Amino acid sequence: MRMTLLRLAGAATAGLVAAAALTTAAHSAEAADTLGSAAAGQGRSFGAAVAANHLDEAGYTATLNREFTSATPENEMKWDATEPTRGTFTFAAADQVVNHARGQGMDVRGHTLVWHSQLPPWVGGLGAADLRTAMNDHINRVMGHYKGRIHSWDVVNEAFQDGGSGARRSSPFQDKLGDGFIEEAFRTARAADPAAKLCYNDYNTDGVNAKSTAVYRMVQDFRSRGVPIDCVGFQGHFNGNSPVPADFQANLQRFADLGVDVQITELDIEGSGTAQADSYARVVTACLAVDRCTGITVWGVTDRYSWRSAGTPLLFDGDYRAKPAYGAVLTALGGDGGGDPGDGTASCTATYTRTADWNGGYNGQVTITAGSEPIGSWSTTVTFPSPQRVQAAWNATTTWDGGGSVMTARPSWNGPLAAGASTSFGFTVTKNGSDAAPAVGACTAS
Ligand code: G2I
Repeated sequence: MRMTLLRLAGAATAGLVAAAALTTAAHSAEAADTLGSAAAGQGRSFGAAVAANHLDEAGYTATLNREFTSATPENEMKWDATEPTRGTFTFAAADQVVNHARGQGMDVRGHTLVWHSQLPPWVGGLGAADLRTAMNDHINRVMGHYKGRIHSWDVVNEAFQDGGSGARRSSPFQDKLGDGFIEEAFRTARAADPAAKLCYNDYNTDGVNAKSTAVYRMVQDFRSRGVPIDCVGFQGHFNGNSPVPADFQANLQRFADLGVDVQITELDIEGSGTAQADSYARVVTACLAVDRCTGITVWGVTDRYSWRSAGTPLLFDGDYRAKPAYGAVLTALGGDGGGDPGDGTASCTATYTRTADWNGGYNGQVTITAGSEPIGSWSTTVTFPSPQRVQAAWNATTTWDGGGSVMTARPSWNGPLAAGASTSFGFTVTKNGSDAAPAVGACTAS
């Protein structure tokens, strides 16, 4: 880890000064400096589950837009969200995600059409004939609404039981329509949007086991009989009790050998630090080793909003700082330098400019510039001469020391930077009689 110390005097000390423009927030990353661009270099997509209600949060959206090339609505396309009452369809929240994603040039994974969970109560109350009609209507209406805009659909989700039985899971569909509901859903889906890839998606199927083998047999049967299926989604929810299996790659490969694409669809790995980073790297490496593994989606943008946020399973922390797992994924994807924290190559500089000045106070700006390697995160200190006091700070997360004179600034949303790229943060200071410039300390990159 290299440190660079820059102490610059304030650009001006009197009068109202508009500083010369500094480079700010240069996020036009070069190839392979983000998850999305690095994955694209390998012919893969890198996606995230997206929740419509966070799209108005600047850090969330900046991270999503910068890093990801695919989006999966986390809950907005589920049956309870899209058809809460029979025949009444509500697409507003899902439209938000789809429009945002496509506006950014991202692919969209549709999730999900037929699932036993998040099913509105009316579905369970239907008799068999009615249920069949309702299922097909639901597929037709939802897929019809998004026709031509969805890269891959999870047509049927989690239809198999856990454990060693290899049996189908009990659900209104299974119980009333029998095994054939899955095939029927796929046939209806193919007609509804012939351009979309049609996937079966499940969890605890990541390694070779009884459940994944049951799915494998179904896919094999579908392929042999011409039932339309294009892809299998492996959710990839891992933790200490359910680690990345040793035969993960072999399992992906046996499905790929059936002539379907495989996708990692809901990846999250509980943990932290190097252990978490290593597990993430294993998943990426396994996917890259399988030609038909076409994309990886992580199940959320930030630990803060993860469905299991206590397990901090994602690539960005609650303040959108890139975690070690981020660097490990980027490196595994062949990214440029990988921003691997602590790998000895990350560096940054911090430069200070006074951007406004008035009798009682001033505004300052610190520009952080990454060195010759991309960085995952940065921090620096700013020491204010007594008795100056900082009234407000922006574009950084700040903590205080030295009796309130030393401010440590870390990224809020603007952690990862491409090589040579910059971001800046600012603050408003009350002079309390001192017009001296603050001292900017070492910029530390990781
Ligand atoms: O459970 C993790 C995932 C397993 N595979 C299928 C995925 O669709 C599933 O995602 C999760 C979402 O991440 C959660 O956000 O599915 C859960 C529901 O089964 C989602 O949780 C629900 C809560 O249960 C609701 O109370 C809440 O209203 O999220 C809803 C929206 O925030």
